[in-house]
Amino acid sequence: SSLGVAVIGTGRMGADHVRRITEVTSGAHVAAVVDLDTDRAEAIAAGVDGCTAFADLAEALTSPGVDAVLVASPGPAHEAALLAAFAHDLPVLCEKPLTPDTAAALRLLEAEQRLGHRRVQVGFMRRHDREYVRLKALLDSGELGRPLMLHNRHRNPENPPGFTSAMAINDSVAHEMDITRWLLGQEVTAVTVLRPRPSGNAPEGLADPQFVVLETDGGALSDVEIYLNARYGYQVQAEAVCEHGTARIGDGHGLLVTAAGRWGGTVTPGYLERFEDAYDREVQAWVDATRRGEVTGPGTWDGYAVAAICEAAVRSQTEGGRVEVRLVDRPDFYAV
Ligand code: ISE
Repeated sequence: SSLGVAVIGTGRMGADHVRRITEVTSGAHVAAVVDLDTDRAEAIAAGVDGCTAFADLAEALTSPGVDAVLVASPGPAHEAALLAAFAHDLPVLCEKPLTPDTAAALRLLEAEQRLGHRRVQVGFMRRHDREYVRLKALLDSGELGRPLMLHNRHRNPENPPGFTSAMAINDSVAHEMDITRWLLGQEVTAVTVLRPRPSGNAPEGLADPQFVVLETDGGALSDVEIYLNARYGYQVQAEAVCEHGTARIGDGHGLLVTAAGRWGGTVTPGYLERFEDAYDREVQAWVDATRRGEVTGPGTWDGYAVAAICEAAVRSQTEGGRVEVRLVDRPDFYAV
């Protein structure tokens, strides 16, 4: 039978997931939406058959018909939402970041282990993007030899309101931290954050752009340009430099038009458009696995590892220099 999902948080991402579950994916329906902003929650619930709006998380999770939880509230609210889901032993799809800090991520690792089974898929949706999936398959095939370096570019048209220099790491570069670990199958061991003189497009006090260098335990380097106020659109690109060749994605060559003495294509306006298909595939994979009683994809361990890398990056950002990443031992519970 159809999976009844409670969506926590009805901001940009939560509202898009409600639309997705209702109109795009199959096997699930939105049974409840939760938001402190009750007007916003009620407006969304009104558009979905059988969906109830709640201001209170605990009340929503015990309401009849709720079988699973999709957490799309801001990062600092994730720990409480996940602990509440664990209290009712409900499966969770948790938007990134798992938590903005390592201490909270460690508490979640402990709490999930106490349940005795994994319950969390973390919303690192790039792992479901067709281009990234092809790049990983190519790297895994060994055809190009050992990956030596990854060059990543991550550009947003503008920073969301209230975004800080640390959030550029925790909310944006977090994706490249995960994708670097996943593409290479290696762990990140050290991070250095550098910054040029800020762009005139950036609000006063925001370090934008920033340049992040990740070192891995396999001896690879992964650099990330994060530019939040690029203005022209949303662009995410990655190039792998391997011993015998290079491979790159994200050029957006879906449609190239030549006319009137020029050639070119379009740039997606934002991440919801650029990663639309990845989000659809991610949510469908979560629904399908949940209905089979399984947990797949990036989990709490990956969320913790990324939180630890981000914490080191924010230290490098504020104190300068290279900062080592020290992870706790990976519990057998989270063995790959
Ligand atoms: C946002 O939260 C995301 O997850 C997007 O993928 C990222 O590109 C953006 O910079 C973040 O603010």
